[in-house]
Amino acid sequence: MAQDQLKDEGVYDRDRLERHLWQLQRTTGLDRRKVLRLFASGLATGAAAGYVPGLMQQALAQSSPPIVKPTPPSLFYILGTNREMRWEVMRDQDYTVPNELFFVRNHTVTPRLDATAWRLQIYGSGVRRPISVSYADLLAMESVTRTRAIECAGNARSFFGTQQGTPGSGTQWKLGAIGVAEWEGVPLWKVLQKAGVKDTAVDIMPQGLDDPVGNQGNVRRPLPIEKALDKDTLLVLRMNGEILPPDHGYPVRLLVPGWGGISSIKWIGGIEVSETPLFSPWNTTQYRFFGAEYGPDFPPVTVHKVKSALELPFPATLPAGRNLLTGRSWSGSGKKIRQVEVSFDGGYRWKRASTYGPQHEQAWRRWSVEWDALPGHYTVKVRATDSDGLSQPDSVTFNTQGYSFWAVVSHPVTVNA
Ligand SMILES: Nc1nc2c(c(=O)[nH]1)N[C@H]1C(S)=C(S)[C@@H](COP(=O)(O)O)O[C@H]1N2
Ligand SMILES: [Mo]
Repeated sequence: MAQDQLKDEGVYDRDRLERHLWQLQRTTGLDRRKVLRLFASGLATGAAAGYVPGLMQQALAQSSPPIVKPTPPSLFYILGTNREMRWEVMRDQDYTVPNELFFVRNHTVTPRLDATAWRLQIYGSGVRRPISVSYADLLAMESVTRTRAIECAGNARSFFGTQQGTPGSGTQWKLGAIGVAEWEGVPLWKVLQKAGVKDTAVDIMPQGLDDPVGNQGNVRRPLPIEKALDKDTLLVLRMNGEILPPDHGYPVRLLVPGWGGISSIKWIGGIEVSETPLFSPWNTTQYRFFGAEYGPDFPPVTVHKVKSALELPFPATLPAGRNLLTGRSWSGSGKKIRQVEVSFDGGYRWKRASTYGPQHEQAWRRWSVEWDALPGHYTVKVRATDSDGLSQPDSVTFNTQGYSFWAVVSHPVTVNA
């Protein structure tokens, strides 16, 4: 009986298993019996890497659009293989971004993977014994939940061009390449420990199972061992209470809080642990600050600075009279937000916004501010200060790839009579 086999594999929390199977049914469209059989057969055969049970394969191969979930232009900006969240949709939402509304950043296309055949290989000079971890292995381990942001390092890149006159190369995001979710998973350090991670390890290289990017190979981005062993760095299995959706890394992704989104590798399949520094295109020719004003070693993109967004269309139109503007501010380095100010006159006078609701670390803080508006054209500006005292500046130093635009954004607003 499949459930007994699952138990033998160490999955003994019945409720959690039930919930999981039910959601697998919804994800795959298969009936319960088939899901159970496939799930169990994959586990029972200890499926070798690459082995995909036939039925599941059929179910998953039916169609492979670049992005699986619906992303209508009313909810997202369509930017090539990526989808940017429209900030106005957050006005009616709670603290977290629902999975349906979460931005998608894909280097290629969302792969359809089968959790029963999935393996995470951990290997390299930095571990005493290479191990192969299954989905059931992770399910059987104690999980934790963390409410954290994932934000693309290129978020707000378009403002290098529109506000500073020097466009950076890459996807021209406004402020919607960020989302906050409740991530549930197993701390990475616990899994690395099983492989006997050495004191002499310096870097890890997590790799994605999505298609290779041109001739650069699979998406992979080195991470210093200290950040890899941070208690909040997780191997994520669930997002906002649901099984991780295909577009966000199913079956397993990394969560690296506070760092550029590239570090949070989706569809993770391997982790090299090394006693010598590791390199890939994602920490050499990309995700570094290139530009005349940076030193000769062009620092790598790591921790996010402080940013803010209004929950309004870009540009926005409002009625004259009293408006309650809402928005959110966040910081990777300062972790929390201390203060938010808003200016309606181009940055001459600033009014304190009222913050409200929860403040998770390395996620965002919600705020609102009243504006008694006369008809006309405005640029509304928001400036946040984080718990380290770091405030959003009026402009930031240019880098050719347009990372980390954290200056105050001028939000165009027309107030109608
Ligand atoms: N395997 C893999 N992991 C990946 C990516 C990718 O294309 N492939 N994109 C990265 C980038 S650049 C970002 S910003 C985040 C986006 O996560 P999301 O699509 O779940 O919002 O995933 C990161 N992890
Ligand atoms: Mo990104």
